[in-house]
Amino acid sequence: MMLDVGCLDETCLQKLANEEVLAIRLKHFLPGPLARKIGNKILAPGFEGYLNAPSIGRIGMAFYEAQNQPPLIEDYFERASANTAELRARCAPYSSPVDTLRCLLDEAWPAGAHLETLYGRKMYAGLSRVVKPGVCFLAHHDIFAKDAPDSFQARSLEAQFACNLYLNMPTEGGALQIWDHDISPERFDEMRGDSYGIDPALLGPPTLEIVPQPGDFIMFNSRRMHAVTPGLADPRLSLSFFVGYRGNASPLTFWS
Ligand SMILES: O=C(O)CCC(=O)C(=O)O
Ligand SMILES: [Fe+2]
Repeated sequence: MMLDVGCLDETCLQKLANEEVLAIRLKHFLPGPLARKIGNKILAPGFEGYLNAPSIGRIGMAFYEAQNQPPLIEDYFERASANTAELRARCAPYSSPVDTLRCLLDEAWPAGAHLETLYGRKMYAGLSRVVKPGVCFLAHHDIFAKDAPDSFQARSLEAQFACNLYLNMPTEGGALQIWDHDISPERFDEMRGDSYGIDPALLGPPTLEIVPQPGDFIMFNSRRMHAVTPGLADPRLSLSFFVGYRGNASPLTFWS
C-alpha cells in the first residue's frame, strides 16, 4: 500500500496514478537536521490560520480556501508570486525544497512538469502548513474539481496527489492516516456540514498510518480520505503542494 523509493521516477509515479499504491515515501529527502533548521527558519517570522480551518496555521494561501468566492480567488492569484518569494526568502541561504522537488518531478516525468495555470493565471505551489500540538487535522479528501467546478482544467485531472515534505515533527503523534475506501464528494459534504473535515473515528481503522520523520517526502492519492493525528509538544510543519496527473503523455502540474 505504501512504496518506499530511493528516488522519484516514472515507474513509482505511475503506480500512484494507477492506484497500485496509496502513497510513496522518499525517506531522508533532506537530512533530518537540515529539515529542522529550514523548518525553524520558516516558522520564525510567524504565520496565520487557514480562512476555513483556523486551527491549522499556514504561510501562503491555498486555492481551497477561496471556496469559489471571486474576491478570494482574486486574492489567491494576486498573492501567488509574493508567496513564492516569501518562502524562498525564509529558506535562504538554502534553496526552497519545493523548488528542488518541482525540478525533480519535471526530470522524472517524460512529459515534464510545471506550475498549474487556472483561468489563464499561474497558481502558487508551496504552502507551509503548521499543525499545533494537540490539534487533529480532520479526515478529508482533496479534489481540485470541487474547488474550481467551472474549470475544464480542474475537471480534466485523472488523478491528484498530495505532496508533503516534513520539516518539523512533534515528539509523538502527527501520523498521516489514509483510508483505502472512497467517499463520494456529495456524501462527504453531507457528513462534514460546515467543517472542512470529519472525525476520523467515523471511518474505522485507516489502511495506512505513517509517522513521517523530518526530511521525509511523501506523495499520496489525495482523493482518498486522509487525516493527521494530534501531536505532542512541538508544532508539525510541512511544505505542501498538489500534483495533477492527466495521463502518461501529459505534463504533471503543481499547485497549492
Ligand atoms: O500533513 C499531512 O501529512 C497531510 C496533509 C494533507 O491533508 C494534504 O497534504 O492534503
Ligand atoms: Fe489533504
